[in-house]
Amino acid sequence: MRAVQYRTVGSPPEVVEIPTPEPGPGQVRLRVTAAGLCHSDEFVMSLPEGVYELPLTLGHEGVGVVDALGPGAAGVSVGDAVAVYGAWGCGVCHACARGAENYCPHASSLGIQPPGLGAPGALAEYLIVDDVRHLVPLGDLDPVAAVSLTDAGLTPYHSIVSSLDALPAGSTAVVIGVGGLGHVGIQILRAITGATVIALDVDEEKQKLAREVGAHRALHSDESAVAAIRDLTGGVGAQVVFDFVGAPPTLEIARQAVAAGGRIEIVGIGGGTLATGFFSTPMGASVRAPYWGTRAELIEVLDLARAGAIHVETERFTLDEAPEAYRRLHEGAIRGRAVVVP
Ligand code: NAD
Ligand code: 9ON
Ligand code: ZN
Ligand code: ZN
Repeated sequence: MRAVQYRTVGSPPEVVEIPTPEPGPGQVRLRVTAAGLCHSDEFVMSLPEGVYELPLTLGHEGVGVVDALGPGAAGVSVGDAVAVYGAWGCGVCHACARGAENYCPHASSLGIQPPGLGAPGALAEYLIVDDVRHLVPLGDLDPVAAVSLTDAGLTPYHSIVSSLDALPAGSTAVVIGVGGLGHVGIQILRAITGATVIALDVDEEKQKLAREVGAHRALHSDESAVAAIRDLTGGVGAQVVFDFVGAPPTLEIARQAVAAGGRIEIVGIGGGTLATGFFSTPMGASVRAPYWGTRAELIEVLDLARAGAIHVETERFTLDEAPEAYRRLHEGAIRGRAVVVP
């Protein structure tokens, strides 16, 4: 089969021919119908030698059709359309029992890694899923439209749901970074909270996208944004700042724009850290760095899309075009999410 692999540190990903994998005991093989490209793939490809075993088939957003069941695998049938829950955990601990496999404390020591982030990923013709519990029925959702809900939808949803009590009518939410995650985050905020949404990006096209998907205001992301947010909130600041960039300048905006008692959600992994303390962040403010989302939340995100409340703006590529799609993602030239259709 053909797959998109990161093979050499410092080099772009390559389209290669590799053996089609056979599903082992309890495993399921999917014929991939769509796979999404995430900015985290860039992060993975920026890491020094040894962090990830190479070659690595990329892609941690995947949907497909069940193609073969390994010995003992049951609960899905060949031909079922499914989405992959990628934050794989051990399946037996307290966090996993709650469906919060994204916070499984044992995954790392057990060597369990998500597809595309250690295990072979979805940017291939076929994908092995380790357990049926990591599959969610896709139903009649279109694969290309739905695939990025598994990360670009699920990750902001998890962050927003965790902050729901801070976002009643009259509150303000700031979204920094209107890329794959941010543009879905804006729609989720509009769909399930009463907050006024102020979006920030350095790119005017992304500010335009923010307005199109429901942001009440979209501003340039620089020092002037803090004064604008204070102005728009009568001096109070934002009840929650969702930072989908996580770089030093955006964390500084978050620190200065958050209200007393407010929250900063650092979702982006842009290399920044935020000092939290009595004279650093506003009184009572809390800072959190959430990771991906729970299995139940993935079902909820797919339901939101099914109800027409959220959608992903996509740019479609073939497997052969995936390296070019990554180049465009690197340049910030993708509107919404790049989706590969093998
Ligand atoms: P993306 O490339 O699609 O979008 C990034 C956006 O940020 C772009 O619109 C870009 O113009 C904008 N941007 C860049 N610098 C900015 C700045 N200084 N101020 C405001 N906007 C700025 O990225 P994505 O796939 O949406 O991912 C966003 C971040 O979230 C990445 O760091 C990614 O690695 C991370 N991520 C984290 C999790 C998690 O579980 N915590 C999950 C998925 C992705
Ligand atoms: O889903 C993502 O994009 C994040 C959570 C991946 C982070 C990583 O590098 O493991
Ligand atoms: Zn991701
Ligand atoms: Zn676990």
